[in-house]
Amino acid sequence: MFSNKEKFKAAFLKKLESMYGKSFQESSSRDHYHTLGNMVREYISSDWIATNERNRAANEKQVYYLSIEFLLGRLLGNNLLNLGIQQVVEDGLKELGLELSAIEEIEADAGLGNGGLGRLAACFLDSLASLNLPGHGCGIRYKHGLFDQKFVDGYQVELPEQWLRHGNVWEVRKPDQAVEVHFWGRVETYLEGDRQKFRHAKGEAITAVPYDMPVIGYQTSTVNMLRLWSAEPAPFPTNKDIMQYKRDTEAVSEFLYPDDTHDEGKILRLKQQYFLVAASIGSIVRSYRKKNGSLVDFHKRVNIHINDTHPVLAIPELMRILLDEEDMSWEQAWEITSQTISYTNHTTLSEALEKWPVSIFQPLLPRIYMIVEEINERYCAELWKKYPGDWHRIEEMAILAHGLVKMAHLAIVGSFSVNGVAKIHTEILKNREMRLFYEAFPEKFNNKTNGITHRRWLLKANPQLTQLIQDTIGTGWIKDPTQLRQLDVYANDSSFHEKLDRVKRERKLILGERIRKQTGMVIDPDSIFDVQVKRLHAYKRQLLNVFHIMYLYNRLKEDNGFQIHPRTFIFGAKASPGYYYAKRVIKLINSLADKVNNDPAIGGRLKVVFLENYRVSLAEDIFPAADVSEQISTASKEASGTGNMKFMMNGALTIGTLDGANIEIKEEVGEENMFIFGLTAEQVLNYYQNGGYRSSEYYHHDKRIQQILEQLINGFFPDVDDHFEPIHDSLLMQNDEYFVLKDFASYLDAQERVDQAYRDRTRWLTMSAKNIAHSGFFSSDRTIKQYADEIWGLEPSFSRK
Ligand code: T68
Repeated sequence: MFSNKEKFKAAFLKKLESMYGKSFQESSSRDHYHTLGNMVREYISSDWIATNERNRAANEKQVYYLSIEFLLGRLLGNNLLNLGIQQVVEDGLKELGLELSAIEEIEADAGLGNGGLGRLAACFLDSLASLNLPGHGCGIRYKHGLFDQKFVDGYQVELPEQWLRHGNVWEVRKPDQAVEVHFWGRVETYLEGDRQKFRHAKGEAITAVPYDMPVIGYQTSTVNMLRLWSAEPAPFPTNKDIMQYKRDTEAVSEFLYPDDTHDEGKILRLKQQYFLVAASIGSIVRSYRKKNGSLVDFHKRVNIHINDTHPVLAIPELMRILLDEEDMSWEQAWEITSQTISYTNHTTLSEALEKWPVSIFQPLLPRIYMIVEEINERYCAELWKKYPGDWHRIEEMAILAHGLVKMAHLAIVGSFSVNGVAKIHTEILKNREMRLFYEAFPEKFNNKTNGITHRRWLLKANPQLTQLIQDTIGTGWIKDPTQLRQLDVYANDSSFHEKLDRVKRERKLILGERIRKQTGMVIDPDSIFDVQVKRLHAYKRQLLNVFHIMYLYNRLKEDNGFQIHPRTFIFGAKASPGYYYAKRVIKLINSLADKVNNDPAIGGRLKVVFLENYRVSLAEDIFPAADVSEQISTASKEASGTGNMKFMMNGALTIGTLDGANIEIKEEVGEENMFIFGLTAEQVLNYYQNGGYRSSEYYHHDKRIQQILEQLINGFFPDVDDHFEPIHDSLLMQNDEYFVLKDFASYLDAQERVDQAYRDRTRWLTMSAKNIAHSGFFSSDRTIKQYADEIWGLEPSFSRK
């Protein structure tokens, strides 16, 4: 049905009729979207079945990537691209008077994630399938993904997200493969022969129903699986009020927690975590048993990867199954479990490290808690042998201490591999945050620098740049992105510059048009598009960016001779609803935008645009249009970053600190092709350890800082009363935890270099070309190959294409 446009048109019209009983004339864009989606699903169904059967039949290892978040975004465009049928569909639709891009716009983003961690999981699924690796996702089918953000008078307002309102064409509900998950109740002991046994009794059951989504590889017949679990009432008696039971049950997969750092300690969150784990492992084990009978070789054929600690209960859950259902000895069960599980850490922020009070954990998961206690006891006994008498160290390293279950400790102890997500992050884990564990188990630790799928973030998001690259160096880079290096030869080529300039300008016009439609603002495509898009967080320092803009504004107002190339500052950021400080920064950016954009004295030389509701589909229009990529976190705080890679691949130049993967971007492209500033991670960590930073000194010695901080509280921003006072106070009274004032001067200096570089078109375009040419390393294909080779021991399966 997709072999040529005539066949496609006929099939499309027929499908439309049979699905909706409407004529083409009567049909809506939504009908078109659903029709096309269903056609694609049908088209891949034989490959999907074949991949599943191959996986079932073969003896190859399978990887299950357990993640509490998958930030997929839209799927139609990406699926068409990966299937190689985009052009046929686009041409066919055109002849019917339809625009493919308009139909794609109908699809709601699957926003089942907060930020980088969830988006990384989505990029990994794309790479696994594209590399023909048998790797599958397991997650939760939240009824509401991350909240929708609106601005009312410049303040963030959150609305429930509704991605399922019109159904989801990509999922298949599989009620026959449901799994029961048990909470509460108690543990009963009984004897079987002379074996003491345990069972979880009198609990509350919830049914986990899987919704399977196909993950389609690029130009391959591999179609992997993303299995998302939905919570439903179980058909068992309950002593609760039936309506209450239904509500409590469904609440488990109702909302995604919108906090990307703070561990809130809410019981529903722990329920979600165990729900994900018990359902996923339940179904993995069931299909494994069907094929292999016993689980004695489970670890040789199955790898369970946990994305951060949120699914760490996979460890005691697998132990429970091996002990209670398979009757294995503790030693054998532990050997299998710890050889099955691998773990990725995504942060060193202490407020993000999960610690559950025993008082919450134990009643909710009594059998799991017993197993965690036993793991802890045996592990501490081992530590005692290794470090006799060193009780202080053992207390530090224990899984259970002071009434808390430390999830990261459990993850390290119960897995065979622990990885960070960028070189510097892994080093900080080894030498600081997890130093004691690294000393005890050095062989477990390794680095896997993050990556992004170049298919979504270059081919799909930026067809104009893709075409230019193809015209210049052919298509080999699509399967092997390191071949982008061939562009190096053209980095100084004036005819290439001209084309690159044209592509960037076209993308700036496209974004400009979107901004005009959304906000009514007209922006200048010849201005520098300076972009910071990411979650709003103090450590990411959107505030530093704001202060730079305030500085420019003040200078332009005061100094007639001050010259800059016009700039448009573009922001996108959601703040966690309970993160009041971050919400003040959102209001500050919007207040600044009002001020700057409406001041005739500025004459359009500065514009500030804060786009509402930053999400994957919006990001796909932002990255291609960016000139400058703001990666300005306090060094040591951003584990890796992945937006930084998307900007680079689309030819934006980075202004950034030596943090996360920025360091590796520098290694790839060279310091001369970016704008580095600020404290190093080592300096920051030394300040934290030894003190010695006094923010007030920077205030007193720098007039620019004084003026800006005063403006936060002196009525410069009208109608906000003392709303920005806490920001002011965090910098002066609370000694500026994130070194905004300390890095201010060096940031301004780097920004001046940006301005200078941009005025020299040839220089800028050379730098931009170099960034594209050296971005291949950051394809998630490279990352996933490393996971497959170095952690999972995974081989590509045979592909028919
Ligand atoms: C991010 N973490 C890191 N966490 O901040 C970023 N956390 O540096 C890194 O590039 C990315 O992970 C991928 O490795 C997150 O995005 C969360 O979203 C999160 C969500 C819930 C709880 C804790």
